[in-house]
Amino acid sequence: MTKTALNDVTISRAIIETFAKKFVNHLTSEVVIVGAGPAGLTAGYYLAKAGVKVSLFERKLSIGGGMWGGGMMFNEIVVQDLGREILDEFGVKTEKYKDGYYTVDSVQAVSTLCSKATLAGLKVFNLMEVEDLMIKNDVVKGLVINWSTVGMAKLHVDPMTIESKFIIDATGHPSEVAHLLEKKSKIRLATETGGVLGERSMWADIGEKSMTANTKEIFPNVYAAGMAANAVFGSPRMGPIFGGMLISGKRVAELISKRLKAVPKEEMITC
Ligand code: 48H
Repeated sequence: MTKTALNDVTISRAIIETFAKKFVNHLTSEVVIVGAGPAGLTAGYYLAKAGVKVSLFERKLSIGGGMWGGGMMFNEIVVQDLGREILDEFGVKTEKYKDGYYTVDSVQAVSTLCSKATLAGLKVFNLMEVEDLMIKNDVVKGLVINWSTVGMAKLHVDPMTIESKFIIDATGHPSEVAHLLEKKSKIRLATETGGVLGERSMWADIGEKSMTANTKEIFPNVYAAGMAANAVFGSPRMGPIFGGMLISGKRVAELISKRLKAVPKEEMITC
């Protein structure tokens, strides 16, 4: 216990000054991830671990996306062998159900991913949503963000911008960044039609298997990962098996880390 009485305003000042410093520091990042589901968190962990300056914007108060709820609110998830290997790296306990199937307590999975990612250096900005992209001469320069509550309350409050060399659409089923590129910016994505193909009906095996190949660049410097990748490229959903999300998060981190190594740091400031 401190000897002096706590000063209420000092508490406020501590929060505001610390947050402002963190936020200003991340107005420019090497990578910005949109969405804090399992794919986004896994990508953030591996990028931060590789020494990349990476931030993540999440619309909701809670981090973890659709992983908390397991299958139909039974808070257990299933992963296959490759997914289990990634959870092993995080130190999450998996239980063998039968060959090729492991169950995991979803609360432990989410909290550990979140803990390990933030400890590795990922900066998470929750309660902020991405509502647009910053595009100049057909080059994506960053994202347009606002407090989620502004949108929820339908307040007419202008957003602000953040700059990033690479962007990851990890927004899950709605693949919001890809939709923004297609609909608002009239940009052709790297799909058969140039647009978001839309996810297909449930087929766990194909859904999981196609996710690795779908985790790729959808427009220069913009990548799709996790469920968003399957939605963009027209692959099936997979239900409450989450290995694909982890594998996709790790893969997108590896793809971008490799490219960043080829980009001198001083080329980061573009605006
Ligand atoms: C800020 C945003 C925005 C935005 C969305 O849905 P998620 O968990 O996504 P993944 O891909 O990591 O995992 C998918 C998995 O949870 C799932 O849904 C599965 C396996 N489904 C299979 C099936 O058959 O149904 O997380 C995405 C996150 C969420 O937290 C959103 O709130 C957030 O992205 N988000 N954040 N700005 N514009 N859009």
